[in-house]
Amino acid sequence: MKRFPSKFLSVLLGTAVGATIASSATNELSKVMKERGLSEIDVVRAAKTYNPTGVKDKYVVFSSGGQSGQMIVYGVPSMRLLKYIGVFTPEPWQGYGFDEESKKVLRQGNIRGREINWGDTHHPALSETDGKYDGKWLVINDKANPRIAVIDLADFETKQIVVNPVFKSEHGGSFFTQNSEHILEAAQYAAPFDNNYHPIEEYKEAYRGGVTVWKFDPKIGRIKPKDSFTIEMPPYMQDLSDSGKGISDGWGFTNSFNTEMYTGGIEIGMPPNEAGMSRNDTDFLHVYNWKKLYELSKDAKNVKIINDHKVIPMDIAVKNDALFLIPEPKSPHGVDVDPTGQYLIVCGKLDTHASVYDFKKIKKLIKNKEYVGKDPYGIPILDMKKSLHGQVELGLGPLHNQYSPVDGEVYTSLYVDSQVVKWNFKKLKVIDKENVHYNIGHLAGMEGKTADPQGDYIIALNKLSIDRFQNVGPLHPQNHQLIDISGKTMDLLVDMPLPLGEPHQAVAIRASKLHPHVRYEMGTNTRTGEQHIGKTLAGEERIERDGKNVTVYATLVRSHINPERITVNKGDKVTIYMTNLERAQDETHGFTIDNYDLHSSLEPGKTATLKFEADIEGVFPYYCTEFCSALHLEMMGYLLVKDPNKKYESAQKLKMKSMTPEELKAEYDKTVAVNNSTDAVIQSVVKFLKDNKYQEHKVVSDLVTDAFDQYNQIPEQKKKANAALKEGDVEKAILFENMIWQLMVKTADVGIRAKDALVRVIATKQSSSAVRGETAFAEGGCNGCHVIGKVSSGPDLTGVLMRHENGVDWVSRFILSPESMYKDPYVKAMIDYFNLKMPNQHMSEEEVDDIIEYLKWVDENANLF
Ligand code: K7E
Ligand code: CUA
Repeated sequence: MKRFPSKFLSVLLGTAVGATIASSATNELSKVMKERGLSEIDVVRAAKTYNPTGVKDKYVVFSSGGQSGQMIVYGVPSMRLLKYIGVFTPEPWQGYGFDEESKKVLRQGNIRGREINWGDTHHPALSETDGKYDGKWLVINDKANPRIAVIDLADFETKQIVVNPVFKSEHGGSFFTQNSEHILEAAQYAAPFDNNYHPIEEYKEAYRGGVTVWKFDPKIGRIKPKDSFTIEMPPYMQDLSDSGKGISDGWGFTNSFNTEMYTGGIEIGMPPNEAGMSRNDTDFLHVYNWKKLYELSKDAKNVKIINDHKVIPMDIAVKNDALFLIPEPKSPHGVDVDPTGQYLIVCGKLDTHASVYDFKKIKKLIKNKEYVGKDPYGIPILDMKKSLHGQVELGLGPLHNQYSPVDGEVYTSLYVDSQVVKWNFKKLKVIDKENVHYNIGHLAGMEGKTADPQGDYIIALNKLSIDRFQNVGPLHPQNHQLIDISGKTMDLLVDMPLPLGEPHQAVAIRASKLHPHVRYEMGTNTRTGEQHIGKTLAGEERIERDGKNVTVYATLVRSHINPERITVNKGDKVTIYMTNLERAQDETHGFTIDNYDLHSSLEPGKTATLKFEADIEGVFPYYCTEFCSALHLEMMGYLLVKDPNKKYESAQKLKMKSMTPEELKAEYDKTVAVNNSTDAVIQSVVKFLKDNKYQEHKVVSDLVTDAFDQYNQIPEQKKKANAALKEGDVEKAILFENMIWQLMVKTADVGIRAKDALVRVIATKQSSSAVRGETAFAEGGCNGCHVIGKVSSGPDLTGVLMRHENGVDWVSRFILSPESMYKDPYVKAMIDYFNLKMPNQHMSEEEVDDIIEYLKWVDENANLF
């Protein structure tokens, strides 16, 4: 046997692993490394991100979906995509924007009566309790059409969209306050608060910036617009923001650019915006006491009402010592409050420094009313030097910061240098730099901007992906790069292309903090969380007509839609309420009617509504769009739309030869016999489950519950079958017996899954060699003839090692060279009996060793097969 030349593999494989196993895996590994051109460090990095099948990630990332107006969910460290969530954009898989309930949410995002079907999502935020993520709610902003959406992490569905009533664009959102009482949203491009025309020459007088302080109810997860207000600010372009925590709780911080208040005009010969807006050396950091302003906003004399929304004018905020400005290096980008709330780091795109402000110093200046002046709008300006803890030269284009669990440590993205820099903001010292691919924007740390950062990893969210991935045309995917920060220095592990818009920012949370449910209470309107008025239980299905309005109360369950025919008149207004009666996990049914631009996704327990006018005559199949069962294709029906003003000639009935009574009886008997033998199989599985105390294992008992949900429907069908038989309608009796068989198949399907799951929990743990052996057994095709626990086209291999003297030896020899043993009397007898010869599958010695280990494991657990 070959030996792998390096020591690192034995480290990789662990010292406890036996030498044979190690060396056979080593051989395989060195072969793969050679074939794929991987270095040792590549393999280590792969091992740090690889999740074997069934293993889940430690962190879950919620990334903005950029211009897709959606959210992207993926796992860390595997970087496996888990879900897209429809937010500002219709998303057909989830029925989002196609059924009435979700349309209602999507349409909350209409602006001035206009439907908007996309969003430029930038900054997601997770709800917090005491400055730490609580895993309940997720919000995200839309820069283009100033809006914020709320997603419920109990089911990952969008529940609310609020439009900013006074801004015309925004960027500095969304930021939760430390107990999720409020969400901060700062404007971007200054514009008049009202909806009227104001000439650009009146920019300084009529255009405004600001920060909206949305009231949020963390119990129900909804923004309360009536209890929210906007702080009027000068027409500086407000930018990224952050809310204070710890000692700065109650305060908000917002960057700005264009304090020059330049308005461009290339077309009239003026220098462009980019020149005029970055003329001054400094811009202003806005510091405001949102908590105090919230209290003030409750008194009508402190607010102006614009577009039905409360606005606190600048002079009121100033008079109440609640709004201040501090100079900051020009054209800043991120402002990020540290885990304690004392320090805020501001990065300037055009400055090589990061500026660390000390909130304690800021507060002192405010307390002593120590101002260096006022801006043109009368807002007091604090001294920059006296507010600063210090500045550090980091590199070109610092943008955003993420904190580490180590006191004083922070990671900052360098846009121009394409680097991540690790530094200490207390000691003002650079520690380490890591090259990333082109033009990093945000960074996502693991809970990296909470009061409890986890370290472990950060993700570089890069703007470009030139030459990183297979070329898919001029529009390239984005590139998220995972960096290991658990060591002394950073180590870039892996790239992941993101094919859905430019995600500016992403947030990551420990997976253990998320507890989404797997089913809804029966008949839930999932967008409101309430019982749906169209909730329909089995047996309640019906079609009601009231003039031109037709209401269908429908149910879906494997594998039928009830009703299966809906006949209406052209011009009728149709409402279909659909309830998915399933209780089983992951048994979603989709529903669509051909040609009607409708679709809904019905997860177990959900009720949703489709509404349409049957405006064209014809026959329209409807069907389930999720491959939900073996009879999924049969899960269909017809919408028949007839014109009431037309006469239809009935087609000649085709004369079909019918079955004789004897033939019918024979078919009935056969069907019943099949059902009886299927039931015997089910009973044997049930006995196995009971004997092995399935109730003690939650995963298994959940599956058994699902199975009985199916099985318990059988007596009802049996009654119908017997009644039909009694009336002499054998045809119908056969169909009901067939239905019983369908229910049995579904029961057996889940029942066997339960049995497998139970075997997996109670069987002894497989050694890694046995695991490989099972794979070799399957891949070598052995299971084509040998079924464990059963005699099939070859002997059952349970106990095979004990059937022969020196069994291990005997079996090894037989696998390696079966031909040499065809004459052995035992083998000869077997060949005669099965009429088959054991073929030579050309297994390696290692594979045979592994298979032997697997067979030993089979013997240890023989009682389970
Ligand atoms: Cu957070 Cu792109 Cu909106 Cu910086 S922004 S990258
Ligand atoms: Cu239900 Cu396919």
